[in-house]
Amino acid sequence: MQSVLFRFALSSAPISSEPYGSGHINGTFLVRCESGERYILQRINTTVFRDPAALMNNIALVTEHLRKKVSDPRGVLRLIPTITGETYAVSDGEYWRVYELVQNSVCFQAADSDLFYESAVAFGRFQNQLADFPAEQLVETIPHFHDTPVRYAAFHRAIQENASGRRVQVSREIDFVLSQEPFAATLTDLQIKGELPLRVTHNDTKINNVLFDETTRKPLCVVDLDTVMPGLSVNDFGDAIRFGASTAAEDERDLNRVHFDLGLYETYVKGYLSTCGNSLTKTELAMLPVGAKMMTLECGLRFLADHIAGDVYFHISREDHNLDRARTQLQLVQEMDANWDEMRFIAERAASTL
Ligand code: ADP
Ligand code: GN1
Ligand code: MG
Repeated sequence: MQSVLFRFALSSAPISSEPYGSGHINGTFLVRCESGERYILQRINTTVFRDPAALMNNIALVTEHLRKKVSDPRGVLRLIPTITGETYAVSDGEYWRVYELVQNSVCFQAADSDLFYESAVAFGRFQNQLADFPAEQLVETIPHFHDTPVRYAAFHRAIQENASGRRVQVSREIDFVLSQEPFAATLTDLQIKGELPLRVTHNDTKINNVLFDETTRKPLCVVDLDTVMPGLSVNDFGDAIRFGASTAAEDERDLNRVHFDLGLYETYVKGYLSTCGNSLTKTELAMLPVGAKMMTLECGLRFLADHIAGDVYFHISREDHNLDRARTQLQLVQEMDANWDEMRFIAERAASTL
């Protein structure tokens, strides 16, 4: 058991701690205490998050704000402070935090249409509850995280350096990514012109970052708050579509199984707008399809750049894993292009009912 646990103000002495969940970034542990209480202990990944103190300050500010807006205490994560009142503890150079375990909750790795809708409700609510939070108070925990032109610049560097020597084998994928470059600045340009507002965004809007009530299967709260930072609402929407409106897994090898599902896209649009539609501006509503394509393209080029760089960022568990991931994303982009008018129509129709 991690001795750092004794530094936190737990209700009684911790008696066990075991790995928990299937997240890829942090180390997560379920902790049991003498009097029966359970907690979630997490070791922050400081390779990915370079300023853990600022990150914890973000989380403290955001969870305090959310707490004022929820009636069920399970509607927001609760940090357990250390005995000396800090939000985290440092031990042997590692940064640790503890959350209360959200009671009677369940987490899903994949979703059917109903759960996908409910995850949209949850992320829309999160957006809505934070619409009055001053986004500039938050630190960018990963600078330029969804700045797609900056991602393109990194992509160009990866091609030039060709650290893995794989460039020649993926020229078709590279050409496709380059052909999409004129689209890359669509959202950042609107933001610079002041036409898209800076919001508090989550930046990892996958189904496994929502906890559901185990009986009602209704969403309780959003977890994984490390990437909560200033950003664009349509990117949060888009990241969820990229992952959840595909008919196959992100790393599916058989591209015949990978399709962009317009029905799932519409499901998510409806769920998302049911909880945050009224707090989004006209331009944000109009840019929802652009957010979907942008996040899919950006993720595809990040995977491809990492494949060419020799798999230095995304953890891989097989040969060409990042290439497989890149291919699914780029195929989804192509299918979004082919369905562009329908995507816009669906978003406009849903927005017109608000
Ligand atoms: P990662 O960044 O590695 O994805 P997460 O913060 O998403 O880490 O945590 C991993 C998993 O742990 C989540 O998907 C969820 O199942 C579970 N989890 C995290 N925090 C809590 C909590 N407070 N109560 C219950 N389960 C939690
Ligand atoms: C990373 O590991 P995970 O799933 O939490 C990445 C996301 C990508 C995702 C693609 C901090 O998130 O941006 O969309 O992989 N997170 C970071 O699977 O880079
Ligand atoms: Mg997670």
